[in-house]
Amino acid sequence: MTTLLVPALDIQKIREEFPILNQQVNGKPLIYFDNAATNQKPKRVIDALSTYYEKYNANIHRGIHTLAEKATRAYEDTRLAMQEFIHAKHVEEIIFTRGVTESVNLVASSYGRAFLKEGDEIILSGLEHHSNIVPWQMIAEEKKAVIKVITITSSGEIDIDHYRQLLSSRTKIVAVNHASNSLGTINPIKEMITMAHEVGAVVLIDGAQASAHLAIDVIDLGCDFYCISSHKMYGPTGTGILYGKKELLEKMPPYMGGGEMIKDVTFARTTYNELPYKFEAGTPNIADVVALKEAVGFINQLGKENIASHEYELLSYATQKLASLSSVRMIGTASKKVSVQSFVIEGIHPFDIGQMLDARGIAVRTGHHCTQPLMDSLGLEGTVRASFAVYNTKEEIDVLIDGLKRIIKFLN
Ligand code: 7TS
Repeated sequence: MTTLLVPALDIQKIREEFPILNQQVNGKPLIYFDNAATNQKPKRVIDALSTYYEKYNANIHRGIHTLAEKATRAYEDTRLAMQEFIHAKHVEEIIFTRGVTESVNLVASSYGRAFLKEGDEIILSGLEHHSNIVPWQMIAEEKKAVIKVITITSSGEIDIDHYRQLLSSRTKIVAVNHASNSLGTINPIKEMITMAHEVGAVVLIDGAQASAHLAIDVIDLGCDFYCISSHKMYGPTGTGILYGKKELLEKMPPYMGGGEMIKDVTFARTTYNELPYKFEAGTPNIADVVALKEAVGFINQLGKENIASHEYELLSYATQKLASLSSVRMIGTASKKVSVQSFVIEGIHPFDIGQMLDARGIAVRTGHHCTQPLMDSLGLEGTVRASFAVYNTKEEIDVLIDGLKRIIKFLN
């Protein structure tokens, strides 16, 4: 990481853009370390939501009146912003969904139903979130396809040799995350995509934990599908995208039927709309899509490299401080990570740690983080997870460490 080449961000100034951070929780200043679950929203995103409802709320695409045209333009401007954000070749390769969960379901359901056959194989990794497991199980059951799982090393990395062994002419789909929500591991997806393409499989990347932290270039990666949730990149909840290669999306049947996704409807026969509208049935989440453009603007203004550099410093600092606490065991020690650190403390349940930290105004996540198979493979019920965003500081990490020291002392 080129930490020395990028200018330092003014974190205090950035914090002022996040009204929610300026509050006390349980009588203590809020320290928000649950960013992998959802990160907070800058004022420009919040303002975009209220401006939309105050000034130009209207249903999109079909209206010819001024407000409808304005709303349509704003909605489509976000599509252009997301195209640029992930460097997609065509704007119609960007489909708005509710987020990663819906994006994976769309591909599993539409692509899977059309192209999977009995005995075909789907490869997932042992690091996956439930939303990149269950939709595949559902379609695999329906089509009598088989799921194969790549094993994870003790540091929380994908075992690439095992992946190589699993790949064969039977492999039709590979679905892996760009970065793990539980351990922070950044996966070697470019290499994995190339390997999958060599056996003729298509690849879906779950980018939930990457979009706010890592540069994404779908042309360079060569992935067939890439999924993003807006709420994990400083945008509103309830929206996100599915990127898909145009030639694949064109071959895929619609996911949901309804208004907007059609060209002509008769009771005898319906023809479908062109991309991307074929996959956007019904009135979409217009306001949140419109505000997502501001989240992209926020990230672009700071620069992903600068964000990553600050978060890398926070992660290194937290890792070093946590490792110095004798009863803390770090979970997830991959060489390349986004700003997520999971840990357990011998003899104390993660939930108890979470509750005691909350009493000090510190928000962390505890439990299996929707990665139960991963926790099982690590022999854990769950972890405590601290995840950092651009507005977090080393001083906040000091408060966390102090809190943990007191908890350990109190319980021993
Ligand atoms: N994939 C990964 C890697 C995730 O981290 C999450 C959400 C999802 C998929 C699902 O995204 P959604 O926006 O559709 O819900 N992860 C978490 C988490 O770690 N804690 O709460 C939600």
